[in-house]
Amino acid sequence: MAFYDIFNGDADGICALHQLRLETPRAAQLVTGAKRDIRLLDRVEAAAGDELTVLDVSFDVNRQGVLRALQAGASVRYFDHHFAGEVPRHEALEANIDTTPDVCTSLIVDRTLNGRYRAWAVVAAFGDNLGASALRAAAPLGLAPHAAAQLRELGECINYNAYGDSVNDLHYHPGDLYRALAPYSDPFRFMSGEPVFDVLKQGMADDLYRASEARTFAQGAGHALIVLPAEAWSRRVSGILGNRLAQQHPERAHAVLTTRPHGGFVVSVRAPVANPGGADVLCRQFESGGGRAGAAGIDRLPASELDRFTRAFAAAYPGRAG
Ligand SMILES: [Mn+2]
Repeated sequence: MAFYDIFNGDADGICALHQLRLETPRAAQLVTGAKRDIRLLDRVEAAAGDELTVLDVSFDVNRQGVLRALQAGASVRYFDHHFAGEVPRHEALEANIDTTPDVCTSLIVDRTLNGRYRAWAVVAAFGDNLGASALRAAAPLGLAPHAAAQLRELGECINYNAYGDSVNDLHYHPGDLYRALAPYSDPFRFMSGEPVFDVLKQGMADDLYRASEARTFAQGAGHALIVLPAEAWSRRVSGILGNRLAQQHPERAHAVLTTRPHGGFVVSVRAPVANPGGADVLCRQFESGGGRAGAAGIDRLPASELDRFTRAFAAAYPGRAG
């Protein structure tokens, strides 16, 4: 009989597992990856009697893997907040899925544990960019403002660590990052007791600095388009850069284009914070484009399509000056 702990490599996935294992310590095989590695059940060959804990990856994406494990006689405990589709009923499947927009997986786990490791759920909610939920969850802890700010920074740093094309781009393999914080029930002790937090904080600052020197073109009243080179730091920072720019220039739409190693770009578009909309419509004009109205992307934009994208982006967000 084997235990598997299967979790998204971002702050939400790591903190969800951390809470569960503080409550019920267990030596399990860790199955995780970069933030975009969500098809994690495919990596598990479960046998009868095995117990799988699955955290912060879409049930819809992993449905076949779950069914395979159940058919093999394993049991599955699932916590998540992403789109799930239809969840089957099975006596060996415990599904704790809540897709409410202001909830993350670590907050669902926190509910199950009656808030026993609340500070870690707060870290996760900040990491998942759910600031209001994080502060609400933090209220009973009575934290001083600077302490809440520290939990926010920790969440952002752990989340930042998960961005990359693969685990090779990351500062820490998420499994190692989890093992580093596993001994700590108190996130403040973790921050002062381990070098990890400072390494990530410095790494994020370095990456953002490099990005600030990257080429910006097609800048207008309503939009800015930034191209990052085909480097690991670009792939780590592209998501955070988009968020930062959106906060700094709420009236502007932003497109961050990360050059792919073999040509073309990964495109991430954020609509203006002050007037969110249209990002999905823009990106769907291109093959492999999709997303939501406020934030959308194109997985593979060929270099030959860069001009067309630049024109479509500028036309979609001309800004007030027109
Ligand atoms: Mn999450």
